[in-house]
Amino acid sequence: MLSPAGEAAQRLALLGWWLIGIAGAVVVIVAIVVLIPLAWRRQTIEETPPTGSAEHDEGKGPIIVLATISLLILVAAFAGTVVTMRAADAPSHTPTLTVRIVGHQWWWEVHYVSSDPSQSVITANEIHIPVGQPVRLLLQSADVVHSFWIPQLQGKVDLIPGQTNVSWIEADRAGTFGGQCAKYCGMQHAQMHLLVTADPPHAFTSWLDRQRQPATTPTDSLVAEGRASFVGNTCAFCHTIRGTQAVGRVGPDLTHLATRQTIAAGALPNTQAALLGWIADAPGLKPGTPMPRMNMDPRMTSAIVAYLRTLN
Ligand code: HEC
Ligand SMILES: [Cu+2]
Repeated sequence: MLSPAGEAAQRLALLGWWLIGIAGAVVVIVAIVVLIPLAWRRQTIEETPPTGSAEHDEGKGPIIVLATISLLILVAAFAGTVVTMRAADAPSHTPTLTVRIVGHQWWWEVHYVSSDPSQSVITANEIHIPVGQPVRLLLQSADVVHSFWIPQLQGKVDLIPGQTNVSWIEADRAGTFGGQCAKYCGMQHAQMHLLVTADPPHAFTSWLDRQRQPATTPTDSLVAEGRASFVGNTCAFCHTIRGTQAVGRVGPDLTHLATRQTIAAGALPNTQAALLGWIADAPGLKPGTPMPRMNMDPRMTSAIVAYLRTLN
């Protein structure tokens, strides 16, 4: 949050620093105001025994001054917050790209919306955006309330069932920015990460073109066996691989799984070993996940993993 990489995050960080500065100054000033008279009083009490008269009026002047200063500080902080919220609310120029994000327990479904349905892309947990261009986000939930938060790019926005919240992000430099669900959404809330990768515009376009393609058809026999096992197994009820008969929508779209850095919303790296472990025992690695434990023979699992690793 303190190392912003976009316009909205910069404003939020600036506000954050101001609030920290004001709060810090208040702590120091209050400490001085409290401690100095205490020290001074102790001395005078020791010297002259208390008489108990005219004590009541003594404190009123300073109290009024302090109350006025406190009020001014609160009004200034409130005004700064309102101004920042309004400024961070909408980008300075209109976004051309819209991404729809659906929160699930415990992963993120990502749609690149296009007026031509054949050009639409569905992926999961890893969002690519072009550098220097604002991207409009439509935020929805398939189950409970989640919260979308990429600290380096934008403030938190909730994903609420039955409602579409609108936000936007923009990255002013290339790079990968981590995010995390920011509202407790059940057992695996902590394992609900996401990544936003800002690519130079031409790299973004080629990434999107790649994602639009259906999955490649295997030539290798082990891979072909893996594909047949995937499509013929329960996997196909929950996962889509475009270009095959697998059209399930319960879990992430796997059409270009091999282009992702992580699996299971950042819980594991996207490696052969992690895929083998995940497919054998997903609930063991992410307790509570709807993906069941599979009782497949190891050869079939290896063939499926070999296939999944070709999905780039
Ligand atoms: C009952 C539905 C269901 C079935 C059956 C199922 N999965 Fe899943 N799968 C899921 C869900 C839900 C997730 C998301 C888990 C998460 O990240 O929390 C997932 C995640 C995955 C992932 C990680 C994807 C990513 O991008 O993070 C892979 C790979 C995967 N499943 C492969 C398989 C394979 C192979 C099979 C068949 C052997 C299978 N799944 C069967 C529901 C299912
Ligand atoms: Cu959560």
